[in-house]
Amino acid sequence: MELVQNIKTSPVITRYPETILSRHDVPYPSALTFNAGIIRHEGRYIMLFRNDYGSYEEQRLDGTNIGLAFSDDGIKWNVEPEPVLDGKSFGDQFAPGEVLRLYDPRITPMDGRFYVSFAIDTRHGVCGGFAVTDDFHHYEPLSIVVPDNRNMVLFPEKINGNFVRLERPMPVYSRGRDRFDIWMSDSPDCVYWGKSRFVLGVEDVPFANDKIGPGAPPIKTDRGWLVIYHAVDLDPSRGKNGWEPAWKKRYTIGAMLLDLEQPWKIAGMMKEPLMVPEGYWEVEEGMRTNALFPCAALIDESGKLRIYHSAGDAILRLATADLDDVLDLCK
Ligand code: BMA
Repeated sequence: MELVQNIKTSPVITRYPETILSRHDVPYPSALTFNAGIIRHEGRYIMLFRNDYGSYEEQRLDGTNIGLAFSDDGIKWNVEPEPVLDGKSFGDQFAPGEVLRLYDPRITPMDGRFYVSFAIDTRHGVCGGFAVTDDFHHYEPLSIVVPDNRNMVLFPEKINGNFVRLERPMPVYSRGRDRFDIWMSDSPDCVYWGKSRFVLGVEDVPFANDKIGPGAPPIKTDRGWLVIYHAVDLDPSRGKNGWEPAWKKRYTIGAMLLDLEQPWKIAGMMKEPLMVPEGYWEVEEGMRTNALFPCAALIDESGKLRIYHSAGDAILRLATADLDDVLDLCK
């Protein structure tokens, strides 16, 4: 295995200095607030976040639910008084008790409704699934895939008449542990999915030697669909991190462009990472340090690209860039 060395955050990125969301902002039990889907809709920001509860100080997790928060500027958030989903059930594809938890939500507004994807741990494997909501309090489950597959993100409009998702299956039997790539499927109704295609392989990403996966729902630009994804590199010499005795992986953030009409075709990609864990909140603190995980990217009211990402699987942070600077790097 070739080690990934000497990578750093792209100079086009500016980190927002404050934490966007932490356990201290949540009015119910909370230890880790991370991996949040965020959209800007009709002048306000809406967030669904993963809330792992237990005790941060005692390094103990008791469960996971999904929280809801609103904001005028995407910086200062008001968290609703109760979580909106507890993840103990999801539709009728699994019998009661077989769904263990929902996590890592991503939001895509489309045709006046809000589609939300989740990773879903079940007694029979890890699945990805979709639900749709009109008010963020009531969710209609639409579909769950066969395991193991997750990191599903929905494009913000239908392409050639169909819903399109990026996804990350985990082909352990044929590819080996963690040789995981980005795929795509489409659907007439967000329930029945097919026409799956390979999109980007871990071998295609110079700063990954382990696995990759979709991060945020794609953003439409005149040069293609901008996809912010996560990329993982392994280094056996890495030792102790956050709560674990040893952790060999590093989660970085990459950017690529997909063709507008044939989105399974790569229209450009950064050969260098967009972001690499650096500084106290990304390297020193957290439950699992050295892990940046983006679940939301959007264009804000000033035209800037915002990437909301977790740090240390513990808190939510924000990075910004000029959209054109990122597109220029996607060669
Ligand atoms: C992935 C998922 C994410 C997590 C990330 C970094 O495999 O489990 O939920 O944020 O690892 O630990």
